[in-house]
Amino acid sequence: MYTLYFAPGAASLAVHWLLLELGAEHRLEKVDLAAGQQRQADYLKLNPNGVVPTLIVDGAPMYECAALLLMLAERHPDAGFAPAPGSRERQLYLQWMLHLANTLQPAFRIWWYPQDVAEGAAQDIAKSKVQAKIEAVWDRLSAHLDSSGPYVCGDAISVADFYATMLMRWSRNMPRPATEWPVLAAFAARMKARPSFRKLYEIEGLSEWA
Ligand SMILES: N[C@@H](CCC(=O)N[C@@H](CS)C(=O)NCC(=O)O)C(=O)O
Repeated sequence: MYTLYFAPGAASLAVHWLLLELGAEHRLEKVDLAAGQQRQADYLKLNPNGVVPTLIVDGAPMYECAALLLMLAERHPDAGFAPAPGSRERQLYLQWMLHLANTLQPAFRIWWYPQDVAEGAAQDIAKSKVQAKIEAVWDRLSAHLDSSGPYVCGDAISVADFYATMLMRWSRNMPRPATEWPVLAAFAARMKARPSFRKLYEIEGLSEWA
């Protein structure tokens, strides 16, 4: 039994989606980000970074969305969401999981929270810089899926696809959403057609980018 501390649509979404896909028994604890619940002492004991997601695994809290996805894929090998070690697919899996986690997600963090890195008018400059970085990832991901898809690791779906879809969703109100890249739009449509996506939306109460 897992417990997921989440906020609708936030970096917890891919973890929640994966728990649903895996049919893994879990309990949800909603964190009210607007009210600052993530910075309260009892939550900081679970996640000292003051962010969601946090997942309680065998009684112990664990954080970082990408790490949680990798860990869940390992704990539920029958689902086949992580390519076999040593395979070419595994190389792609590691490359893209790390690229999404190290390059794309931090850029989004600055897009949503420019006050983390800049003040006043400099926040707009920071946002335009990371917008370019985000769009460059869409260029790369689109070219990769076009040549080596339909999924990030080729023929079989992996947790990298759930992660990429969550991040694409975050661009929906940006000047150039990921779905402006036709290959990415087709990929998103494929991922959103999964019954688990509808269930996820119902539970989290989401409607945008349905
Ligand atoms: N690197 C972290 C980032 C998580 C993160 O930035 N979460 C955001 C929501 S998408 C959050 O909790 N924001 C609240 C805040 O910063 O106060 C992860 O991947 O888990």
